[in-house]
Amino acid sequence: MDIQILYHQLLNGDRNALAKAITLVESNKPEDKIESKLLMSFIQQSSQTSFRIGVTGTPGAGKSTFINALGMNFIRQGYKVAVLSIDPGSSISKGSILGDKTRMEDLAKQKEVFIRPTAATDYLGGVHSSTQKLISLCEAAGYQRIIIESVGVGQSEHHISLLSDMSLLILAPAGGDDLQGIKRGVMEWADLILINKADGELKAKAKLAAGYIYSILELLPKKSDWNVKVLSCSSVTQEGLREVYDEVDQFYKWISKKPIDELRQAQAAQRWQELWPSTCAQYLKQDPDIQYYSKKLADQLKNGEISEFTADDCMIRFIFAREIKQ
Ligand SMILES: Nc1nc2c(ncn2[C@@H]2O[C@H](COP(=O)(O)OP(=O)(O)OP(=O)(O)O)[C@@H](O)[C@H]2O)c(=O)[nH]1
Ligand SMILES: [Mg+2]
Repeated sequence: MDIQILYHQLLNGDRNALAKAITLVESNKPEDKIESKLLMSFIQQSSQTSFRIGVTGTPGAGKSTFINALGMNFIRQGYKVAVLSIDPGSSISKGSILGDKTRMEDLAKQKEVFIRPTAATDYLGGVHSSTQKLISLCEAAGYQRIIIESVGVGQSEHHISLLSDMSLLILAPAGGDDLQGIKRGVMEWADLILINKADGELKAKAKLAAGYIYSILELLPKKSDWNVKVLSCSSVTQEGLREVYDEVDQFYKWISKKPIDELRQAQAAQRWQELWPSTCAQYLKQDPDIQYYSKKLADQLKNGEISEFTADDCMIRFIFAREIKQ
């Protein structure tokens, strides 16, 4: 593959080139890794940037349905929109792709929209390392609004907030009191909280839930001078969405006055600090000598010749002795 050609096609906004580039960057094949590194080095020279919105929340809260509506609003404003949805499972299930395509039906029909589900195989670190690259690729291809969807499982809210300019938390008042279980930590990073499905029977419950969530929010320390709001809306009937769009626009205006490079550099530093151990582990696991030695230690463990503690010790000494020799 000629990476320089691929890069230029990308800069011209060629969707096939973007899809090809993403496949390359997500590939685990050693030969693809070299090409992917080269491509990313070109991409780093591109000065295109975007407004990145992270959307997370409980499973089935209506994230994809909401993104469909928000994305269409961006399209009406004249922007090119990319949606990256992260599947926290070990692989992309057919169900979730089909689900996303049907939930984002209007968006999927637009030629100014690029939708890509992506598997977060190595969840620890995997999310931000590959997603950050995909964001950069979409930016190079001229997408000005990038929406990242991830199901809220444990740390993913935090991960998404390290990739986004604006973090949205979407909750649904489904079972009544399930919002009581929402942890404070989940809310600490959010820039806007939406109680979705505020329609039909759930409308009154949604309003109550919004009040409840807001009362918790008030107790939390503010992370900046941005005023985090809790809004209720329906992504299906569109009720309340105008206020949500206005809030997103306000946030964009607010963050545009900030030194965005500094924010992104701080995010990069935090991501890197969390990531480097897993990057090193990946590198070590692929080394044939280390693979061989770890198999030997595992056999010794199986035979009761050594303890796990000793195995760790041997492994660490083996790695460092080897690296020093090189
Ligand atoms: N009544 C109502 N239903 C909604 C609303 N938004 C989404 N739904 C429904 O809720 C279900 C889940 O919607 P999705 O948009 O797939 O939710 P999600 O959070 O993306 O789901 P996962 O990605 O699977 O976690 C679907 O049946 C939607 O039609 C809403 O505002 N009102
Ligand atoms: Mg979804």
